[in-house]
Amino acid sequence: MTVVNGNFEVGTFSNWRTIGDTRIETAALGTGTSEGTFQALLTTGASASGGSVEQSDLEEFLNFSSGLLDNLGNGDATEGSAIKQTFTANAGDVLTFDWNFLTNEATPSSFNDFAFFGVSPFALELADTNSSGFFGTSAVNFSQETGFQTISVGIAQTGTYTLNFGVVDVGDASVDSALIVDNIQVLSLGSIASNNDVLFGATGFVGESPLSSSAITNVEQLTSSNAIGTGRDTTF
Ligand SMILES: [Ca+2]
Ligand SMILES: [Ca+2]
Ligand SMILES: [Ca+2]
Repeated sequence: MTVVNGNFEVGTFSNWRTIGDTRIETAALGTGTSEGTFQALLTTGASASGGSVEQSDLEEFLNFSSGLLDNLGNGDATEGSAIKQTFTANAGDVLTFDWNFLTNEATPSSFNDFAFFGVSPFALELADTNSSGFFGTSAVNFSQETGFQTISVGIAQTGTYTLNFGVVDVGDASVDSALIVDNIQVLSLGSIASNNDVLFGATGFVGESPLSSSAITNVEQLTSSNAIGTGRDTTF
């Protein structure tokens, strides 16, 4: 099954599982939307929708190994929120989605809150307070945003995967951050296009997205030399 309700236009988290403070928002949030009327907002705070949960609960929900969120290189993850959905994909499919990271932390800050996505059991950072391109936001309850970005992930192996998105506080549990996600699609292209940002293979990915500006980068970009069928698709 492909990703269902990946654009949240149902107006609910139908087909998704959630933990923490997760809400469906409209343009009334103040950021605009990247697709349609509705988008998902995950925060490291609390609202009427729920409160952030501690790191260990997040990692259990996401089927991450204990401590994985600390190992993404930003320090001690403390609490946050996440959503997930299981889907099947064929080799050559491309996962794409839009995202926007919002924060009240200084940019940069040693309290380096970050947003991530994962294909369990692997995770990849999307942005943190050290990322470039922040600007003042009119989003309710937040001070800065990265603006909407789009990432595409080439899937090298046919399989059933759990896709997840999350955002965490680092260093302490205060001064909150958030992640907007929308327009999540799995495109059946038959062969991975050459312009993907990330390749997901048997050994997965861990580290930071090429769109993130911090020093730790363990991810190879997909190029013609490591595209599927050249023997490199499962070895990076
Ligand atoms: Ca939408
Ligand atoms: Ca918090
Ligand atoms: Ca924080």
